[in-house]
Amino acid sequence: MRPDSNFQVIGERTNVTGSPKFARLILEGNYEEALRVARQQVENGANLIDINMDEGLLDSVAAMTTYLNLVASEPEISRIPIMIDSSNWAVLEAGLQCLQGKGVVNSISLKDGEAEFIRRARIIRRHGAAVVIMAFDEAGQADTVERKVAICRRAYDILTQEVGFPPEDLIFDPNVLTVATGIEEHNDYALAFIEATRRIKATLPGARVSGGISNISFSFRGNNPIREAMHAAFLYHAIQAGLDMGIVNAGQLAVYEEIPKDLLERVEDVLLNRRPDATERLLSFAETVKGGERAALKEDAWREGPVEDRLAHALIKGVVDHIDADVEEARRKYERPIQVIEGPLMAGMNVVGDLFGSGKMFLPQVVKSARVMKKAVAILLPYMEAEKAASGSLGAQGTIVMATVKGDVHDIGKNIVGVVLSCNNWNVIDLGVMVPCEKILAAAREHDADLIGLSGLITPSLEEMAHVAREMEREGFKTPLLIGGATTSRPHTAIKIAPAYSQ
Ligand code: B12
Repeated sequence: MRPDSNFQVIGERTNVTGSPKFARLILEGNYEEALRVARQQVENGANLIDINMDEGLLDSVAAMTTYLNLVASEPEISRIPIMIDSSNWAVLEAGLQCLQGKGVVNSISLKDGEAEFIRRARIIRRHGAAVVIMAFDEAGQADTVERKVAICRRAYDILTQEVGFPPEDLIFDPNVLTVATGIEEHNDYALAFIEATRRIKATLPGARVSGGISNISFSFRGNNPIREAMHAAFLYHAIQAGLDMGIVNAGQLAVYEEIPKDLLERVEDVLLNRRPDATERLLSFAETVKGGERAALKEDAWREGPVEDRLAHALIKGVVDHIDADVEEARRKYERPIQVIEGPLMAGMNVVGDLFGSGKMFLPQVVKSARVMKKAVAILLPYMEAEKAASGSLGAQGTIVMATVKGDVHDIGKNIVGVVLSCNNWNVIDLGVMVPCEKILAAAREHDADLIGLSGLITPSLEEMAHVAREMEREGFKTPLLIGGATTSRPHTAIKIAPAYSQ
């Protein structure tokens, strides 16, 4: 995990206990389709995938082994870490033997006593995997803040002092338990998880906290609009308290900010145990949204606003369905196609950026937003080309080699700059993303570039850009260097990059 990662999404669909579809595929032996489920989780932005084969009718050891071996041969899936999930130690041990690279074992606990806990932990450590520790001990599952924190501390001390685990390989799961069950003692469950998370992060240095998020809303099984709102609101509060990762359906996260206010109030009344009749009120509200009818109504409501609002909504929610029509409408409304990008589309992406930055949107959602943005720009591209042709271009202004620097995957801004430049008669050589310095400089030489343009959006890219500048100096380049991207700034460029390159 990088320090700049706000929250890691653990895809939950490859779990026979949580996904009837996945269970059916595995029971039928249809591993081909079952792999597609994992691929979808990755495409939807999961940072890890949780794989669980705990099903009574299944030879779980064999199923875990077969599936993990197949996953290992799929680069699209195995590029992210695997979390092997089982309550059966034999399955975890079989899984450990198949893991490629660093994986995570989910989970061990003090349930069977300290000796067994240490034995299992040592085996996991020998395989170099990280481990999830459930807040469970010889007396059972912890449901109060005090017990959750006490068990996690005890496990932390044993694992770091006796087993030799580095704390950053320890992931505590303080048990997400179901709220709104109608049982009064359950009313504090969400708050207890959030508070335990806060204390674990404050007192067990280096350790991570995770949880199975959909447990919180089991009371509303069958009512997805309510469940999704509960997940988004619960995550929002838990992440504020320090939650590092969670098992969720990567493709189906609601955006906190987009939860209708009346629903959010009732959901938070339940989660934060703000009033005694909170469950009753959410239940009666749930009746009105049953079967997603209310969601369908709402879904249409956003179509009635002005085109700028519709584009923003499509970007925030990652909806591509109407993007062709809306971009076309905007294109007709604005004088030039580029103004649609610079105006409403950029405004929408800025909202996405703010929500992401403040922990109200998560990576899978931003991935979807990025797809919508790219689609919108692609629709406008032919019009910009036509505009250029109509202006009777007078030959190329020059050649620019552009790249997003090594270590950075953001390319929306670079692509837009490329489009604008090519519309202004520049010959643009776009090298793509994560481009190492040597490749940029080789391309600049090969194409006799008049300009080199570097894009970067994450903080480490600033240093990489300075590195490119130093290399240009060292190799005697004379080509002007352009720096751009959200984390760059005039002062940084002036102080850290410009002095490295004397041109
Ligand atoms: C979309 C997005 C993503 C998408 C990228 C998809 C894609 N294909 O590009 C995905 C989901 C993949 C992503 C991943 C990550 N992201 Co991100 N992402 C964003 C987001 C929300 C929007 C960026 C964007 O496209 N903006 C719209 C474009 C048009 O704007 P722009 O890039 O700034 O470009 C304009 C100008 O800067 C300029 N420009 C750009 N390049 C160039 C080049 C030249 C030469 C010139 C002249 C001008 C120029 O022109 C453009 C037009 O005006 C930003 C938030 C933000 N506020 O920027 C975070 C943000 C950049 N991401 C962030 C982070 C942390 C990440 C991750 C590390 C998250 C994670 N937990 O894994 C990963 C990074 C992975 C990696 N190694 O790169 C942070 C960076 C924080 C930091 N300081 O390091 C940001 C700022 C969000 C935040 N507030 O936390 N992200």
